[in-house]
Amino acid sequence: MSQQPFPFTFDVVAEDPATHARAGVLHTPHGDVPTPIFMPVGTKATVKGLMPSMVRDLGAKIILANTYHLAMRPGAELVAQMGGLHAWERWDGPILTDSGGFQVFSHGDHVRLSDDGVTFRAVDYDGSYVTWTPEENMRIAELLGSDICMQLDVCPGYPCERSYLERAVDLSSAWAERCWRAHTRPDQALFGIVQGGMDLDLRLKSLRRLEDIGDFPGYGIGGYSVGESHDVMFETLAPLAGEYMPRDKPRYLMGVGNPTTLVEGVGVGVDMFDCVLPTRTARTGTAFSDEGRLNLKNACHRADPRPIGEHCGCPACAGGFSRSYIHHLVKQREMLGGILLSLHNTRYLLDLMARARQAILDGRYGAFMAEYRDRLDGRRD
Ligand code: PRF
Ligand code: ZN
Repeated sequence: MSQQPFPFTFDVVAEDPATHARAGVLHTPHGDVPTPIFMPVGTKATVKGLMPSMVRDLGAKIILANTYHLAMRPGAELVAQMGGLHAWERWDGPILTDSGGFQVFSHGDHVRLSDDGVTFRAVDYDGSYVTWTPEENMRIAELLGSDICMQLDVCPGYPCERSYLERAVDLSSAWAERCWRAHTRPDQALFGIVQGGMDLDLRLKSLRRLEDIGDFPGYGIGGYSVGESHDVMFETLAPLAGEYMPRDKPRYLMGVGNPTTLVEGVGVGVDMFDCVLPTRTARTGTAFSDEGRLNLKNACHRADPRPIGEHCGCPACAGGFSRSYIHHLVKQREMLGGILLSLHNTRYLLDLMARARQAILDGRYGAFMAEYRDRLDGRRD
């Protein structure tokens, strides 16, 4: 019996009068996602160090997993056999799987591109050669059973030669079409990905080709945060998202997670973000705060009784754990240090996007953005 396709609609519920920020709701089979949203990353089907119930209690509405890593270990067939990603990892909310395009291209010298697909040496696993076609990538995504899957794409670094950038756009467009044709799961949305580096014309060409292929329910914006400066990124991201991408589809800026870029990204019209940054920086002893990053290894925290964030509602801060105690845990490499900081950092970004959404609903996003910019006062975020 054929299943009715799930309507992956996106409702824009408010638009800020002074910026391109908007608040929306994305409907998925495992629940509604309010936007703008930060999506915690669970690359290997776990947000590192955190139980799914903790991730949910932090306020996360959707999480990521990675097709490349799960295809390598334990294999998509096994995940399907165990009931699919949601049942297996015990997360009953929406899941987005990235295609692995980005992970593949981080293999540097070990990547061979052809029109048909990409071959790479899985140096981070057993060193075997793996070939992926768009069709195979869709087969894996369907076996995993995420709510949203991403097309297979080519993500160039920065700086990048013009000829390679053009090839990346051509291949990404061709693969988008093949993913579109190969994708069959009616309860899973396939998003296209806009590439084109720091060249607006190429970005617009990439976007137009996606729009010609079909009615994608959403668009990834790939190929940013690959080594360029903040200003270089926004030179093309701002017009792309704010003026050219369709209004009625979610715009997902892939792999970007530092707080300032999130706030500025929302201002130019981005709806969704993901990044390993909150949990990765946590494991190095670093916490996000409105005053910039705090390095808990620093001796100045040794006898500081305050929580990391005075107004933070995360289990670390609201639970009464002091900077002094977390300093001790981090210095002694105790697991709980990384866990408490992962809770705090993830909560910080979820909360930041909830604050942004409220500011949009109140029609004061411009002021929110200005305040957030000022608070850092030159410190790193
Ligand atoms: N493509 C895919 N995943 C990604 C990226 C991309 O360009 C990026 C770039 N920042 C992060 N994750 N498929
Ligand atoms: Zn906290």
